[in-house]
Amino acid sequence: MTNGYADLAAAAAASGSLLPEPDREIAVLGRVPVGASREAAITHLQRAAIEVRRRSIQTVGDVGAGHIGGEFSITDALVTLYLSEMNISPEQVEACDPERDRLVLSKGHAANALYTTLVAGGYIPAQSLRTFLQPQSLLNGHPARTKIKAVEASTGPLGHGLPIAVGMALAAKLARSPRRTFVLLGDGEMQEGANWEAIMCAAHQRLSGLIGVLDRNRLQQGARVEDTNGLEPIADKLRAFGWEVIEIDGHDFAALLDAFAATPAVSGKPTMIIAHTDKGAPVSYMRDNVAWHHKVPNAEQVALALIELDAILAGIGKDAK
Ligand SMILES: Cc1ncc(C[n+]2csc(CCOP(=O)(O)OP(=O)(O)O)c2C)c(N)n1
Ligand SMILES: [Mg+2]
Repeated sequence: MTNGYADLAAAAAASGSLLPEPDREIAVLGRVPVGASREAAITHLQRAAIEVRRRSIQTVGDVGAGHIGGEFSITDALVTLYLSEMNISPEQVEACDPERDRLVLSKGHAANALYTTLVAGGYIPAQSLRTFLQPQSLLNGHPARTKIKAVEASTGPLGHGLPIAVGMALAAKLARSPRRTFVLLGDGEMQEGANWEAIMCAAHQRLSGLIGVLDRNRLQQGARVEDTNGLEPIADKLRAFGWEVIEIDGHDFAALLDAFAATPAVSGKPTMIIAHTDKGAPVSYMRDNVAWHHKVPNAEQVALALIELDAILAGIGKDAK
């Protein structure tokens, strides 16, 4: 792997700034195997998503910073994209293959979920997670494209990812490329005006290769979205702006797979997948709780979350034939 992770880890270790070892290293499951049955694919994704959450919460607990609630709500979508749906591989990223699919994490505060998913997909080494937010780390609190090849856009200021993704999708269209551009948006983030300019532009340009995933977890920082500046009726608004809209349970892998398979839309329109999620899911004390925006779990809370996640992990695939 390039990007100097080994050097970074060595320097961090020498300076004593490495985060502690996790309770056990994340299982790097990689992509869903080619030819896997749908049932096997779903089982693979379910496992990977729990592995990512196990590791993410330990990183946040160890470093004492992060946005665990909003990371957990998008983990299932991120894992489905990187391990199944996107036409992308570590080799393509390494070679800067122009035909690779792109993902822009517009809600950049969920960077840790992205990094951990990139580990699960083999894009960056697991040891890099121990440098998260440390001095000189490549893993900033918000993703930086200048530091990690697999990061397609630097994000963090809300409302910028979708406009960037519109540009990427337009470039693909002009190049007559079938590559798709995915963009992950927060629902509070949809209050940003720049998004609505981008939404108009994408429909005008008929960017069917642009696929938004709206993390409809109903919570923003410190408040419910509908109490702050309501979005509803968001699906109708997006349709009125010329987009295809698919509404799904964003924690249901079958629904995620079906929604992504329906893109690019044959109508020639961009697609917004409204993924109904819960902030903090599936951890009981965190789920749909406005406190867990950037609150940091203490050691006991991390341990409790790991118990719940391990119980889910143990049950995955039990019904499979
Ligand atoms: C332009 C801008 N304003 C404010 C912030 C600070 N901020 C970071 S996350 C967040 C809440 C975003 O809510 P939402 O989009 O629903 O994401 P979620 O918290 O659900 O992950 C805010 C206000 C920011 N990053 N950018
Ligand atoms: Mg939200």
